[in-house]
Amino acid sequence: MKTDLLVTGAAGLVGHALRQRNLSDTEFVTREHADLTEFGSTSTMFSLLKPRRVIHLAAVVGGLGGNMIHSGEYFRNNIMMNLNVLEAARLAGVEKLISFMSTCVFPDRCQYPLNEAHLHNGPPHPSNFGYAYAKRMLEVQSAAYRNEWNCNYIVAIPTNIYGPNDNFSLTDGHVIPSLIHRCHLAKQRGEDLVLWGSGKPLREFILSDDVARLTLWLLDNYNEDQPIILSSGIEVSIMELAETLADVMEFKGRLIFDTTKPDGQLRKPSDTAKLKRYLPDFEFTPLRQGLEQTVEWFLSNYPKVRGA
Ligand code: GFB
Repeated sequence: MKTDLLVTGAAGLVGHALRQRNLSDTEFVTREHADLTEFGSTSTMFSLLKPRRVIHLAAVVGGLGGNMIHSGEYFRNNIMMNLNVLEAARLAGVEKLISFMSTCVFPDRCQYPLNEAHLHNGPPHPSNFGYAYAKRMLEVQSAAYRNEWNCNYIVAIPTNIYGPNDNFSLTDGHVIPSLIHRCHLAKQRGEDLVLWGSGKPLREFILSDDVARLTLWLLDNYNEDQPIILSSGIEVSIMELAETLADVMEFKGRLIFDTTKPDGQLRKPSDTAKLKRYLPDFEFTPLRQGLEQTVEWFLSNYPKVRGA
């Protein structure tokens, strides 16, 4: 082996958080290093770097808006990247690989709270079916490779991730980065802050740094063939989120809910029992504290942020 750890998708949210953790003998790769939708490019990278372990973060992701528009692109690119990375890792003799789904890939109609064993018990929410089915195949491919070739591939299922270096696009971003960006513009222009939907949907959020800490722990300690949900299990309404964010950004204008825009899934509460069994004392960053960190990063880097 030449490299201890390879991190794909290193230009993204969790990649940024991992870079802050002073990891030794680690290669952070982005689309500049290899086109993971091409097997030749992917396997060449693995041959050169010969990693012992892999954190596979690379994915084509987006919020509700992006998913509703780009279902074909999200399906195609994610399926191709995942197939190529897991296969190239197998051929390169990688000892351990962790990849990621998200709680939006669970069935839209299923018993709550969402449990890892329910993953395939029905279709995902129509708003992100392309992404969701592509991501579910990560769990299938990991299990199939473990079954036939004894690959130690594990899968984590974070809830909605947010944090510094997110995609702050007003159209394709997730709710927190989009609202930070839109709130900043509303403050500058003296306008109201317009949000999508009713404000009633509930979401759980996890700060990217918490995902990074959990990922490094899982890489060293988790070897089950079943995926594991990463969430505090604390739900907040989009209305409460917006009110907290407005307070953090000292926005004094009105919050307007544009109900012509979709709500997406009403809620997706996570069953956190498995994570608690492994890490009963893990401390998640409280939402307000995470929002303060993310807003500070945004204001320090704007407009040189993704999606500006
Ligand atoms: O973050 P978001 O796009 O992802 O939307 P999902 C969360 C909630 O925020 C929805 C509301 O109920 C939106 O209606 N919302 C309010 C907004 N204002 C905005 C806004 O300006 N932008 C956005 N984006 N939402 C995603 C999946 O679903 O979950 C992804 O589409 C991914 O594939 C992610 O897996 C974890 O939670 O609805």
